Amino acid sequence: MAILPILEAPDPRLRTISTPVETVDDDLRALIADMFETMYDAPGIGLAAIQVGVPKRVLVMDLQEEEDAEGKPIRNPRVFINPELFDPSDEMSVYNEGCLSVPDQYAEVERPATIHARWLDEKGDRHETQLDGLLATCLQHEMDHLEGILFVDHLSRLKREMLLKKLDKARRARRAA
Ligand code: K1U
Ligand code: ZN
Repeated sequence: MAILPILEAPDPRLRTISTPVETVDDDLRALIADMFETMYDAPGIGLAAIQVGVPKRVLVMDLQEEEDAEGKPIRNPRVFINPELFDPSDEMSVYNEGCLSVPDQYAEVERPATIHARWLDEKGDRHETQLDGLLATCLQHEMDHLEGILFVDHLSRLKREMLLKKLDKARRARRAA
């Protein structure tokens, strides 16, 4: 297993449209293991393969919403291969989103509150269900990555430019330190 470097905006590879997975095999499962290690290390609650430079329709996620008796997050890893979203609700919800490819920058994004999804898991088994809450928000954010879309693209031009300027400034400060 390996921690992979995460691409950061404005890397043009983040604008790639990822291609469907043809076979769920051991090579893909090795990539998924590396993606989980990278996501937990970051730390984050989701990661799309394109964020580590692999243009395949694969997402990993762990919302880590539950804690054990010592307050340590209980792991609940989820894998989405070739995910499809459909039947979004008219009701919208707003969440202060972040992105490992736009480090340390957060902004409120409005998305459908519930959504139906179908996908394959790491064994190649099919799933279909309705999602809500942070799971729905995070899956829509990660699905955007598969289409080359970043959460900043949902903001007004003014807010996006301010946030990207802040990101650039923080990156320069990090390099100068
Ligand atoms: O870059 C990514 O796609 C991961 C991103 C997922 C996400 C977060 C919030 C709303 C929608 C999608 C992140 O994980 S950003 C980091 C973050 O939210 C977090 C990090 C540590 C603990 C808890 C949350
Ligand atoms: Zn992201």
